[in-house]
Amino acid sequence: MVVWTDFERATIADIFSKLDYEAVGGATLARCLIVYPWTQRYFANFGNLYNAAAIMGNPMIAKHGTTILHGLDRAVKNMDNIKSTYAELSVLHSEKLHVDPDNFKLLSDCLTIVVASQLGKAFTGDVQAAFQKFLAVVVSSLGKQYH
Ligand code: HNI
Repeated sequence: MVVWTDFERATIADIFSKLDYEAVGGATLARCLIVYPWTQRYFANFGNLYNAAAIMGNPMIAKHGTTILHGLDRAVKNMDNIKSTYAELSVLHSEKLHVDPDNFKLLSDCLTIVVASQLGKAFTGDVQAAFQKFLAVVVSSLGKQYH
């Protein structure tokens, strides 16, 4: 059972309320595919991933990045039940999509970088700690149904 402080709850809610899901989701997924190119294998049917410019300009990547952010939104709204909230999504990524669960961590690190660059000075050490704790719970929950 994960315990959240009032500061952590307020910080996570505040960050997500400020994010433009489309811009941040697209930038996050694109960054992940560019800096960890082996993650591209899951998106073979997403059209042109030929180079960084193609990935950043790919509308399917932008759309799927938005989907992922909306997926994260479910955790924000269910901070006390993230594991059960993601039970089905974990099965989907494991049994149907066969996504290596290590990739959840890679994507979450890319999200941290994109969010840090958006928040600028507001992304203090305490805010970063709260954000990364939240993402660590997300990553562990998405990996929960793998066996
Ligand atoms: Ni992920 C589909 C959420 C990480 C590869 N993913 C989804 C969907 C959601 C989602 C929501 C849509 C499900 C549905 O159709 O019912 N994914 C998340 C979240 C994270 C995540 C919250 C982590 C933070 N997914 C990843 C990672 C990869 C990934 C790291 C691969 C590197 N996901 C996929 C693929 C699909 C997918 C592939 C199917 C895409 C499609 O439309 O074909």
